[in-house]
Amino acid sequence: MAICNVTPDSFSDGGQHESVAMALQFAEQAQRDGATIFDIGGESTRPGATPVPAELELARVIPVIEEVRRRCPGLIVTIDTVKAEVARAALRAGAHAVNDVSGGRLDAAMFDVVAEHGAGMVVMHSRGDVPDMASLAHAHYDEDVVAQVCAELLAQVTRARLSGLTDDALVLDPGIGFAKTSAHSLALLRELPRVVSLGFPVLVGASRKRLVGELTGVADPARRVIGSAVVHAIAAQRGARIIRAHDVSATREALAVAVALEQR
Ligand code: HH2
Repeated sequence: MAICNVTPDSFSDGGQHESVAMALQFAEQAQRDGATIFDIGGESTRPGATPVPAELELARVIPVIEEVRRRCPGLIVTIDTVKAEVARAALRAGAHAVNDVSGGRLDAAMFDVVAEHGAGMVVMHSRGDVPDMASLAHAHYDEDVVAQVCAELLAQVTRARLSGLTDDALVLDPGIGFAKTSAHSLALLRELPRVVSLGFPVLVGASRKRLVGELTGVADPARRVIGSAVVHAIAAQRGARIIRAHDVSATREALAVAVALEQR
């Protein structure tokens, strides 16, 4: 899953895909480099980022969704949003699925909108609201962070089912770096098979994140390519089915090796 933030303020690719032409060029390159899913977002969750009104988010993402669907028909398009209104318009514009970093917590209508469209949904674990969900404000767990994250994900699965979503429409994501210290994120990556054992495809997104910076000592997010690729390769070995990444070609290389080594 290639990441396309149509935002001026995302922590590592802010401003790089602001025009439709730039986003499209990135989509075409991502497809050539081996991405099968293209995740388009119009609101950053960087700690302290300014929340974006729905109208602005829509103005950023809808033209990109329409153009990517027109010009890259082979890509599965996901809309990265916590707002049901944005999800609805994006699905109407041709997006196939919703990637909600609040896992359906922040907008009561989200699961209904996804169900009405017969779409898929990534249910990511986080806590708090957009400005603080990627901070440590809510990073308080008892000794078993994996059990708590799994329980909170399953609570959202229950809500999804109540809205009529079937399990085959859902992907779960432990939310690396969201309301988690690096120790919490590491525990989830080490014990990823426990998340996988919930029975849903699992997505992992560690691309260029603080965790990778802390482990490698690389301060510039855009230069955290090798550390991110290693985390993702190991996550794939431990059962992740979708990897969300900024650097598609490096990620593909890492995954090709990791998957080959797993095959018997
Ligand atoms: N991480 C980010 C955004 N969306 N979606 C899923 N499913 N999983 C993730 O780990 C995830 C996500 C944050 O990264 P990024 O989009 O690069 O930054 P920003 O929020 O600043 O736009």
